[in-house]
Amino acid sequence: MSLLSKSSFPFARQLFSTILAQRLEIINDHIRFYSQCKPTVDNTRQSEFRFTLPNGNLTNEQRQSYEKNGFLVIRDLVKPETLEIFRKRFQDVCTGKVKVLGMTVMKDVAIAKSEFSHGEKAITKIQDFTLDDELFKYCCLPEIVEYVENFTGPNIMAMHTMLINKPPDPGTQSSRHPLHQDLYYFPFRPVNRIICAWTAMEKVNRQNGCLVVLPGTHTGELLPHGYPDWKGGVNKMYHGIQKFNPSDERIHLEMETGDTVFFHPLLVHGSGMNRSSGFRKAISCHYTDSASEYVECDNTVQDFISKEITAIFRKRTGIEDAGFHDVWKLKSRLVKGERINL
Ligand SMILES: O=C(O)CCC(=O)C(=O)O
Repeated sequence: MSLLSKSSFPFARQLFSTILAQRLEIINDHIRFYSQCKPTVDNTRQSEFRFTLPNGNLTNEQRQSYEKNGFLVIRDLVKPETLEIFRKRFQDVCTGKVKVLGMTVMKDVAIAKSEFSHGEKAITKIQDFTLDDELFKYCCLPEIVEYVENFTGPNIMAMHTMLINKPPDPGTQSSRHPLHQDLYYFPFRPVNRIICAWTAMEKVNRQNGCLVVLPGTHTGELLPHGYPDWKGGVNKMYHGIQKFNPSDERIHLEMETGDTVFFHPLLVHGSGMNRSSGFRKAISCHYTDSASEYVECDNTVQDFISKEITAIFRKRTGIEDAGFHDVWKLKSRLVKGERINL
């Protein structure tokens, strides 16, 4: 038996259509609610990953760790045999067997005139080796580039290169590298598309002056830098942050041969004195997205360093009207993808 009599049928129909209308309204509300919420959910995801790209090579934990700390250490990334190629090439540069166009060879302020002043022992750092096909192999190592893409995107330029040969400290403490932010030296942006890969060429620890980093400082501003007031002297262009909080957490990155740290250009870092009797070697490259743009540094916190570097470049090349951007245009080199700008 039906519960509805004939007389109640129109009422039932009306009730049914009212319920249906209410249901439809609820469904509509849900659709409206979810379509309003969706961008919010996506934005949250994006802001969670401000400093890395979803290129799939990093795990979520690795991305979260870099986002929080501004650096990521990958153990055992480069094989010792590969690093031997660069060690050998460095020796050839030091002995003068190989001359590389555009390369800067630096001597420690204190050892230039000392017992170490010959060959490999006199040289603390070579910079700008992008035009040397042998050393440039470091910038192109697939195991490194695979990580770099997570920060730069697919079009990758090598901008700045170094092989650092930190000498045993001659008692002046000049083997220290003051705390600084690498962005201070760079006239290109956006900042979050720049990444440094720094590979230990041998065991590095507190004894021989490993890197020291201040985690989380990559979320801050570019700070004023200048030459530190050190009694034993400071190496050319080793500017440091003038004011920082001495109670900020510091992490000493002790690493084995081949371990590689990727770090953000605003991360405050430096390295300690080399108290060992050996030379501590590391090789590094700063990469950026080739779609980045050059920016003006005059009258900014980068004013002093940009003028100092430009003056050195003009003197070396004889190009009297060269600007700061020209320094970078000359030494940068495409690693992968397309050269869009720069
Ligand atoms: O390897 C080091 O000692 C520090 C290198 C460094 O931070 C730099 O040259 O900017």
